[in-house]
Amino acid sequence: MKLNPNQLAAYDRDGFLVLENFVDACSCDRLRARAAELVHDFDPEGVISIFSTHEQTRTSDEYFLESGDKVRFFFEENAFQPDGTLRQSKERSINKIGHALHDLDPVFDKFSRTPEIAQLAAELGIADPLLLQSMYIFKQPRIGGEVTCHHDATFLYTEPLRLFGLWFALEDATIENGCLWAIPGGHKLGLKSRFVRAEGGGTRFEVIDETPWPEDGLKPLEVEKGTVIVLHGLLPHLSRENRSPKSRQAYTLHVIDAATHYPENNWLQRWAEMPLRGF
Ligand SMILES: O=C(O)CCC(=O)C(=O)O
Repeated sequence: MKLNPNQLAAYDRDGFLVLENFVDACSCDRLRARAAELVHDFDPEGVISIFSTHEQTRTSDEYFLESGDKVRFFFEENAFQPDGTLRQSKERSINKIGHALHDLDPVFDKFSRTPEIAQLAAELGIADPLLLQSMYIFKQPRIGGEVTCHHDATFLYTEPLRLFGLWFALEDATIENGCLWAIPGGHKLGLKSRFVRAEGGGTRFEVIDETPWPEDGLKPLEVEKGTVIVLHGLLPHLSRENRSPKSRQAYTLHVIDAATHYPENNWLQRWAEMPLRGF
């Protein structure tokens, strides 16, 4: 699928692009089934203890910071009862899986490395693409947590900045079940902050521009299953809580250019044994 000049102009102007029917329903269902299998095989006990020990901050920081080349499971904030046990089944408690599904799981690998996505990267000016990060986001019914306004370059910074995200709707995404919202043109406001590894351990935000996001410009991006939303690395976006009875599952993939510098203090890192790969 080739982007037409109007689509390229819209991406430059708005900082995002909505491509309907980019993925067929079968591929969406296959990915959902695989995610369900991964959750089924996941033993939550070890991870729950990470989030409930006295050393909670340190251990949960490690679990998160080491996830760049792993398949790890993160819970919804409202998943737990005060005694630390889950309020509902583990299947209904996971917020997301990250951050190297595309390299470690064959089904995710196949979904993420298609000629259509490779062509999209080329058309968006990424000459030597590397697949940096993947996340499977559940946005669970009733307890699906809010994702506050941010741009992805805060978390996945490169010099110069050459980054885009792909947000695949694996189910219809509506205002009711917590669709994405974005500020059209907001990618022109520049980088606000970087999320980096702190010198003494853990993470911190390095603030570059304290001006608040112009959130009154937010527009909902309600899309059907099979749609991909292409997000410029600097585009401000968010998603609200899901209080509805429906989930809103999505898969995200982030692509950078090998020709850029990827700083060593970016929070997301990999061991040398598992270098980033392209398509
Ligand atoms: O899917 C969502 O709810 C938000 C995802 C998002 O903002 C991101 O991946 O950067």
